[in-house]
Amino acid sequence: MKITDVKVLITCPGRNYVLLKIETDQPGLYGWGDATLNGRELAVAAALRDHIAPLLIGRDPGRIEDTWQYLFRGTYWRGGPVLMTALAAVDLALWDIKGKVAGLPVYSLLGGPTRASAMAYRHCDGRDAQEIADNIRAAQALGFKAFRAQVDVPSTSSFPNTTWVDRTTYSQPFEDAPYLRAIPALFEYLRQELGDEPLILHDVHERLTPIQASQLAGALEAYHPLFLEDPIRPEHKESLRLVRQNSRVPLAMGELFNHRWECLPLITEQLIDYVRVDIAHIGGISEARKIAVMAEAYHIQMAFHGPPDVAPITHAANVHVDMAIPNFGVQESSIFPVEIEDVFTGGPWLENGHLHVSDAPGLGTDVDEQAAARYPYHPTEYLPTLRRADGSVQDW
Ligand code: GCO
Ligand code: MG
Repeated sequence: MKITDVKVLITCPGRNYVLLKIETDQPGLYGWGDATLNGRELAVAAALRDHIAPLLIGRDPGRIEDTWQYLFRGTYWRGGPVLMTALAAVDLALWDIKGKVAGLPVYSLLGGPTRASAMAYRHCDGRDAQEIADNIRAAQALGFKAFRAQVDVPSTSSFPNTTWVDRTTYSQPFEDAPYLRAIPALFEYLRQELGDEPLILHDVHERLTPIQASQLAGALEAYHPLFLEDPIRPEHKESLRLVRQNSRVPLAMGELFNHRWECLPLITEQLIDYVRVDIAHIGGISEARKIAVMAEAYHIQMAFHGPPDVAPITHAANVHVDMAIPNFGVQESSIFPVEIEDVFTGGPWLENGHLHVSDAPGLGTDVDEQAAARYPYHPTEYLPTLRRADGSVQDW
């Protein structure tokens, strides 16, 4: 069997998505991959169109690992979010094809199910603690057991001018001192209101220094969060040692990592409890599976990144891997814009707070290309910038 065509499609059904279709010489046999890198969509599209697609034509789509090694090591330039998102898209499309050839869902190719579904957490963010508690109660009524709690910190919201709507220039304020007071207060309120049972996590989004992260983790210990996500920036990972020494709060990290070697010190030193890599940015299912195997040996669980800025194809891949690995922790779930349903079919679905995928061959997802064409790319869908009160840049 041979790859005959590789198409890149860019669409914006409420969010920008870059999709990859790999076609074969078998009539009607193709695979879909997700090449979306939020805010840098066209860079990945160009990498695929101009550099990677020509290398794939004529190759055997069944040789997933060889293609992965070829694109990662064999073409010399490797790593980084752009190339690893492109590689992930190829990897997902090839697993999709392999499943279709075998007549089996991808989780079956990965060793078969170890569980019936993947426990999901829901974003229950709010303007204040009361709104978050209400959102958690509403999610509990739907069957969710796990929740992410992010709160607006009012005293930091006065700077700068946020009336611009152009996301290339739009910024939001952040100050660490009020933030460090607000999060323990939020957890105290949530435990008082909701009791001990709900699994509640918080995403720091890389905004703290190691000693501040240590303080926050220590202050949250009494409220036993499910985990504290991305407490520090990803560049100097060894700084997590400090956070670890100072608290027993479970830690999670990984959405900004691009390959397994970035995860390695955190796994072998047991500096985190959940690996949060993004299947769409880490080179796909092949790489995610290897990371899961490494983590399993150290009793570390997987909690794959699942934001609405990656396409339902990646969300399906998340759940296929979750279903197969023994060290699954929890799966981030997202609420997508409604238009998404015009373009994508067969993605994972929620039932009683758990994500399910069908047993359709491959990843089970498909794309309506005509519908996708009705939603043109939106060029200024960038993440906002965070700035401190003195105007300086802060990690978003
Ligand atoms: C998460 C993430 C997202 C990211 C987004 C960036 O844990 O879901 O932190 O909210 O901010 O994916 O593009
Ligand atoms: Mg995050």
